[in-house]
Amino acid sequence: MKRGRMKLKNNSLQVISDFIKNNDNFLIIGHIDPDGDAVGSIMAFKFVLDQLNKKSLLLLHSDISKEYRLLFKYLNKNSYLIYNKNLEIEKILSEYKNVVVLDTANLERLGKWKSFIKKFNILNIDHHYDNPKFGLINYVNPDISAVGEILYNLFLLNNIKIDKKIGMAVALAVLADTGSLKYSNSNSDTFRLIADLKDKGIDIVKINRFLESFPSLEYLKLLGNALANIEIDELGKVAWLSLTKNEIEKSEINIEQINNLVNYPRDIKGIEVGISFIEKEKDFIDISFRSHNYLDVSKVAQKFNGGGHPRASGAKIKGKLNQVVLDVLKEVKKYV
Ligand SMILES: [Mn+2]
Repeated sequence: MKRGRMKLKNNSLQVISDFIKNNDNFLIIGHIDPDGDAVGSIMAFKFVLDQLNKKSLLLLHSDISKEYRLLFKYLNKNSYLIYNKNLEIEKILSEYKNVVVLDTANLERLGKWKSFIKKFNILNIDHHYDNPKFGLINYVNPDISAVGEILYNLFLLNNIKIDKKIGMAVALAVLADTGSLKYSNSNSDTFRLIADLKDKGIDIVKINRFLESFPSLEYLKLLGNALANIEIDELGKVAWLSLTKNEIEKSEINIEQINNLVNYPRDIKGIEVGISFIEKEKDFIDISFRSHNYLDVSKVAQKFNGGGHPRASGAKIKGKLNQVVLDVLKEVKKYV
């Protein structure tokens, strides 16, 4: 095992290890609209707590079991709780004292769960540089590609046996956040992590295929619709696409399945910034930003009360789609 740990703050990982050792019940949650890192991280943590015989419960924002069936088949029904206003949540959660919050830049990103979570002992593990360290214990390291990579280091430090499901969950998290090791956020440690998992028999090809495949034919047709309307700015640096609520409704696909459309405009040769504008609710636009080399899209997102990383960020804006597109492009062009 030759994984470099030079950049890690081992003290903090040690504090986290002690916190886990000294407690025996944990809620586990990731951010709303979960991506592969959020899902892989919460699942990996759950599997590890199971291995340590600690009581734990996953808190989910919605039913993501279909999209992430790769891992959900390893869970039984009572190991997770999907948010529902009719549930007696306070009562269910009263058996717990601690909550592990993963890949979550701020408490707002916990959606409806936020108000329940605030009063617990929070263990905050994240890699968003603007995370305000809202936990009782915090490990925030923006130099690490994915929360899944932080967790892997934590698991190795504690001699956790990396079995198939833990390995798959970590790989899902890291491959999702690094674009299967293609993005600039992965370093040689990230490559070694994936190599380690490959050596342990984890089917990396299968996970990549899972991340890259389309959910359905209808999805691909909707994508075709969005691609037909991509635009590029006069300098050839910014490319964007948009989808209206109407177009999404006509396609009959589940709105929660729409993600990563922003990668398509970004991947045009010569483009620095890709943007997607998705009208998820009427006059409520979900915006994603991705950049390649120099443009800090987290700063653009912050202008619109969003956030994220320098190369990947997002915001939600209320307004008419056309006007929102104009406003955002105006801001982006200040940085090009
Ligand atoms: Mn992440």
